[in-house]
Amino acid sequence: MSERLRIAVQKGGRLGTKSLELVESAGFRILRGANELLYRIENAPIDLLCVRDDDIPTFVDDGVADFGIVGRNVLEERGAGELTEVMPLGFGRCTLKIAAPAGWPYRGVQSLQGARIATTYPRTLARFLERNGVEAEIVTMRGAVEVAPRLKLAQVICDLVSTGATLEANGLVAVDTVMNSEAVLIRGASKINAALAHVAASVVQRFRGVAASQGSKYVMMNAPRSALPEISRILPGAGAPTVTPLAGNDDAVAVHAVCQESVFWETLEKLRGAGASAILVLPIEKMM
Ligand code: PRT
Ligand code: ZN
Repeated sequence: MSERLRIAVQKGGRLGTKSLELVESAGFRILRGANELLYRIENAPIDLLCVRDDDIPTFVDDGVADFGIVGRNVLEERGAGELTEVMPLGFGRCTLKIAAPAGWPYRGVQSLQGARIATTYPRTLARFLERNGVEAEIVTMRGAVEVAPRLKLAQVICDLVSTGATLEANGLVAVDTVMNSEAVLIRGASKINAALAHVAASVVQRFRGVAASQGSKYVMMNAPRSALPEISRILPGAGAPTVTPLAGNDDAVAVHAVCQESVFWETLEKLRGAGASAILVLPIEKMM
C-alpha cells in the first residue's frame, strides 16, 4: 500500500486543467516537477497521476490510484463494476445524444429500429437500445463519428455534445438523449491505507465543498419584515435565511441567504418588487 494517496486525473484533454483547478481550489498545492506523469501535493501526502482518461477507471479499479476524476460517460461505457461515483464535480458537462441528418424522420426511439448507428460508446448505446426494446446495428468508431452519415457508414450517430457546434457543422440534429455526463470523482473497492484514511476523507469533504460553492451565491438585502415570506419564496435554492433587525428601524430587517442555484437578474428584480433594497450577490469561495 502506498504511503501517499493517489488521485488519477486526465493529462491535458478537456478535463485536465479543470481537475487541477479543483485540486488547487481544495487547498492542495501542486508541485509541477519534471515528471509529467506524477505531480506531488506539497502540503498533503497526495500524488496526482496524470494519465489518459480511458485508463483512469482501470487504475482506480486496480488500486494503483485511490480516486480518479473522469467523465461519467467513460465510467458508464466501461461498466462500473466495483467502481463507484463518489460525487459529481460540476464541470465537463456534456450529453451523449443520438443525432440524425436534418430532416431524418425521427419519431421516438422506435425510429432507430434496424438503423445503423455510429458511435465511440458502443456498450452504453447497446444498453440504451436494449432498455428501449430496439434492435439496431452499432458501428464502433474511434473518433470523428460526426462524418459517418456523410460517408454512408451509418444513418445516425450517438456522440457527446456540449455546445452543439460539431453537430451543426455536419448538418446533424440531436433527436434523443442517451445520458447526461459531467466529471465525477470515482473510487474503487481497494482499501485505503489506514494512515491515509483521514487524507481521503478530507479530499472528499473539500471537493464536496468546492463543487457545492461553485454556482452558489451569498445574497444579502434589506427588506420590510412583512415581505419575508415572499422573499423566502423567491430566493432560488436557499434554506431558511438569516434575518437580523436593522438598527433604529423596527419594521426593516437584513436578510442573508446562501442560494444553491444561479441568481439571475430576473430574481433580483422580483426581490426588488417584493420590497427588498440594497441587494448584494457575492461569490462563495469555500463551503463546508
Ligand atoms: O487523450 P485522452 O484519451 O485523455 O482524451 P480524449 O480525447 O479521449 O477525451 P477528451 O479530452 O476529448 O474528453 C474528456 C471528457 O470530456 C469526455 O470523456 C467527456 O466526459 C468530457 N466532454 C465534455 C467531452 C465534451 N464535452 C465534448 N464536447 N468530450 C468530448 N466532446 C467532443 C464530442 O465527442 C464531439 O466530437 O466534442 C465534440 C462536440 O462538441 P460540441 O461543443 O461541438 O458539441
Ligand atoms: Zn480518451
